[in-house]
Amino acid sequence: MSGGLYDLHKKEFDKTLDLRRLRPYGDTMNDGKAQMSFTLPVKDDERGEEAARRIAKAMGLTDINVVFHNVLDSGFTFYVVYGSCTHTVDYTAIQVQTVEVETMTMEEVDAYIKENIGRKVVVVGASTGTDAHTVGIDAIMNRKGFAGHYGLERYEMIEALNMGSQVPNEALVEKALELQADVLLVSQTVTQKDIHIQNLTELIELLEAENLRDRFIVCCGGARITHELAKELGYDAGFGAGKFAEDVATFVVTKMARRRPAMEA
Ligand code: B12
Repeated sequence: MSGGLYDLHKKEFDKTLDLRRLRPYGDTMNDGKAQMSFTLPVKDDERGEEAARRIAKAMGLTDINVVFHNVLDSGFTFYVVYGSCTHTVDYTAIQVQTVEVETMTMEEVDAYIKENIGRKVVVVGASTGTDAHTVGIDAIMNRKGFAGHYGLERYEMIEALNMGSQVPNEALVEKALELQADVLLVSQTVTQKDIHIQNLTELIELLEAENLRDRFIVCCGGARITHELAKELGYDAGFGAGKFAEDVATFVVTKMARRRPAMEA
């Protein structure tokens, strides 16, 4: 939408927008309106509702409205609260580490591989350790893909093996060596008690112990994985929610093309 009424509105809004004191936007600029949901381990009654209101207040909301509450199980109630957030953040001071490469389409990735690598790229992926979630790694690897984005199995120039979930790190590395893989992909969904850190760290330690870390490009992903965390843990890149096969494929093939002489030496 552009021009006319929209521009007029935008100007009116922008007059009070201060990116150094950013607050949620609901209906008018700086109103701080936010909605959140949580579960309390209490009965679904008026006392529980008041507890939810007080929790929201302690979290920095004012003008609180408990808009929904429903019993989940005996002694557990789910709440949705709405209110105005009193906190602000300085948006101008925020810096994030991201994967800095313009994502190519599947066809462009295939063409790039033909031109710059000259053979199929072999990718082995799994949801590792205790993690039983398969949907994330399937979204990236399976032929049909996810949300309209085809998975790596569909790429003409990629040989992809999805090992599924609860795959021990040792088994992933063993398979990667057997298939002479170029790339390892790891999915981690459960972050309770930092289990993802443990699983992800173990893989890097295993590769380092076997002197194999530089043999593969190693990427991880999952809803709570950031590129910054991945780099910290020794991965080449990390991909979170809203990332698809073409994002990781682009990263991997451009990195491979740059690294190629060193990898094949
Ligand atoms: C389906 C599901 C399950 C199913 C899994 C079935 C299956 N075959 O996968 C079952 C019922 C088995 C399950 C079990 C559990 N689950 Co569960 N589950 C979910 C649920 C509802 C959906 C997850 C999902 O499929 N998302 C869709 C995919 C597409 O999203 P994604 O994984 O984020 O993937 C995207 C990106 O992250 C990225 N990506 C992901 N991986 C990778 C990898 C690479 C290399 C790349 C590049 C990108 C990438 O690309 C994808 C597409 O954009 C979520 C809640 C939710 N709504 O998210 C809880 C959730 C993930 N589960 C949770 C929990 C706690 C569990 C259990 C521990 C519950 C229990 N107490 O038993 C167990 C764990 C079992 C285990 N050992 O792992 C929590 C995790 C909380 C946390 N932060 O740790 C969640 C968030 C629910 C909650 N709100 O509490 N679960």
